[in-house]
Amino acid sequence: MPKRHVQKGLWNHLMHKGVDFGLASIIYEVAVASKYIVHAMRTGDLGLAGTSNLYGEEQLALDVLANEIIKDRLDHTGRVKSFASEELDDILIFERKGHKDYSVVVDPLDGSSLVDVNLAVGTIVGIFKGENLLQPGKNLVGAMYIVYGPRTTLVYSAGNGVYEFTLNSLGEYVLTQEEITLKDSNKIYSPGGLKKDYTEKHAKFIDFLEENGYKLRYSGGFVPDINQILLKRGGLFTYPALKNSPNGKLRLLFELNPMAFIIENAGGMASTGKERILEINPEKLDQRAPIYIGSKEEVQLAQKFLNE
Ligand code: AFP
Repeated sequence: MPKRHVQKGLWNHLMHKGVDFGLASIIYEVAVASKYIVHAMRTGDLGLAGTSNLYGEEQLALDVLANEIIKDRLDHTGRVKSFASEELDDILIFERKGHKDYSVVVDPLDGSSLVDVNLAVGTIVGIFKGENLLQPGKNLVGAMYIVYGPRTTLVYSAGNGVYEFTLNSLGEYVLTQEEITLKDSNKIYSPGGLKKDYTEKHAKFIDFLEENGYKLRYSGGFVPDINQILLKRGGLFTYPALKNSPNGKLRLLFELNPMAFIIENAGGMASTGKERILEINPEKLDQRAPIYIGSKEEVQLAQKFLNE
């Protein structure tokens, strides 16, 4: 009798890998929440919600909805004490009784402005032990993201490798790639920001990449752009310091730290160009930072250009 290939589900994988039960519960609940977000994206109202988030941008209804879905499910795990979201102005403390050993930072729907042009978007999650979530990303105990694209996929790391799961037609996340590891170099790059706003040193770095045959791959969505670099096993994403915004655009807590945790666990690097992203001591929730993230050689090359 040929051995039936049993695809490994997310929960069985997390238990098999010895991921702490509380941390596994959080990862699993975000996975469940993502199914409702997929449903809302395919059927929901894409109009403006009329409220604005931390950054004063108009919120699409989907942003608000995605935040509510994830917040409620994490609260119900009884495992989360502090919750911070790109869509909320302040940290939320969950009052529910439970073993609330963790804190979570979330970008519920990053790239939401891309939904109405049917481009891939994503959810980004970082998980800390304890109730303090204003701490350097090196203290993360887990991070994950969901890509809402042609396929819905989930990538996570709990410090012991990087794994991809794919949502199947039965609504299960099944393991599709394991121990994902970046090559030291790969010739694709994602250049955020406008050329006219580049600093001289960054402009020289981008020119070097172009002159040396690096293929430009940029969707405008941080999650699919990082996911491409991870699954192509290397390359570089950058959203740099710009002339009129020295801290770039992307948010340290909600976007950069979780992705830096995942990319470093896949053997890559993540730097502001001057320092390791995961070392930054955040002073405020909406702190931004420049970023160069991906294969070691490309990140180190960026650091060389920026510190000449
Ligand atoms: P939105 O969430 O406002 O769509 O921004 C997406 C994002 O934060 C990140 O996902 C992209 O990498 C980056 O902005 C794209 O920024 P530009 O539109 O300036 O290229």
